[in-house]
Amino acid sequence: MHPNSPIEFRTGFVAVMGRPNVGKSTLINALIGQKIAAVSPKPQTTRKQQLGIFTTDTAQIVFVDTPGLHNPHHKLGKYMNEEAADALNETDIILFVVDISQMPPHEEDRILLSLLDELKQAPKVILALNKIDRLEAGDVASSAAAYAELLPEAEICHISATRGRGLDQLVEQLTLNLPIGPPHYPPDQITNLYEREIAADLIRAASLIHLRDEVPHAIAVRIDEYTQRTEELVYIRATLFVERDSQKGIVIGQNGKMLKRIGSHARTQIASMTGGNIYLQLRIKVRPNWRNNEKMLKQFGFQRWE
Ligand SMILES: Nc1nc2c(ncn2[C@@H]2O[C@H](COP(=O)(O)OP(=O)(O)OP(=O)(O)O)[C@@H](O)[C@H]2O)c(=O)[nH]1
Ligand SMILES: [Mg+2]
Repeated sequence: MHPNSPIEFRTGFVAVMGRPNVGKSTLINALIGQKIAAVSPKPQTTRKQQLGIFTTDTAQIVFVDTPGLHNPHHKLGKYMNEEAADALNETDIILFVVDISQMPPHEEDRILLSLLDELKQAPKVILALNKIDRLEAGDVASSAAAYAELLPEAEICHISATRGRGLDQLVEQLTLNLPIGPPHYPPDQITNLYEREIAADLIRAASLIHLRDEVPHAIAVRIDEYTQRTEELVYIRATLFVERDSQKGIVIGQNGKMLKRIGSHARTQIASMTGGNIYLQLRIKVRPNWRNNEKMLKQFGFQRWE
């Protein structure tokens, strides 16, 4: 480009994909610089697509966070995989995130490869080797080589989403591969979800953090009221749906202790998103086997456009 010519603005979509728990949502939060996506140490935290919109003076990168690709055990899991696969349509770049600290590559890392095989024309893929902070320097090369073998033609970047390592280079790498064009969203918009939807996800993430085994995965959260009572205070009432009475007991805990713990964790997270105080009231209901029930899945918003 001629040194005096104006820099051309680049815009495009980047589908952030990979198996559960590799750090896709953590990466998007780190890039946006704000916690817009729920994160937890357990797999299958993200259940729907969510945009993370990153705008600079010269580019707008629209990240599409997706549920982790996995082998589903119920209709919700199937929905989540379809929701993830859907991000492949009309994306400019696929950012394939893997956890380099896990060796060898996981069978679920390959699900994306078979989806790519099915595409007539695959978009450009960048392979992000995340969690490099967990590796000794001497182990990086051999682990990186094992992951590079998954997709030999992909460009590679080494990152740590939690430490912020390699992120500037990643943004540069992505920007260079985006088409020239005007931004799709206003520069101050960072996501497509309403605060109340993010709040529901943060409540669910808090339950994933505090509960064990299958119980938190059986939870759906419905926000019943989300009111800005004063400039400082948001009032939230939410219902946690579980699949069995026994799960209800576990979520409530002895003398209501567990529910209090989840509520207090979620309140802090929601408060850091809104920047004000939160009054949060939680209750629990049982909806037997809702993860396999089409009607209930629809009610909870897990419905795909046909
Ligand atoms: N050490 C380390 N941990 C990380 C890094 N990135 C993410 N994590 C942790 O990995 C766990 C999973 O992160 P998420 O962002 O929820 O993963 P995800 O890929 O979005 O998972 P799903 O939504 O379930 O598909 C969390 O405990 C994160 O703190 C990293 O760079 N280094
Ligand atoms: Mg996620």
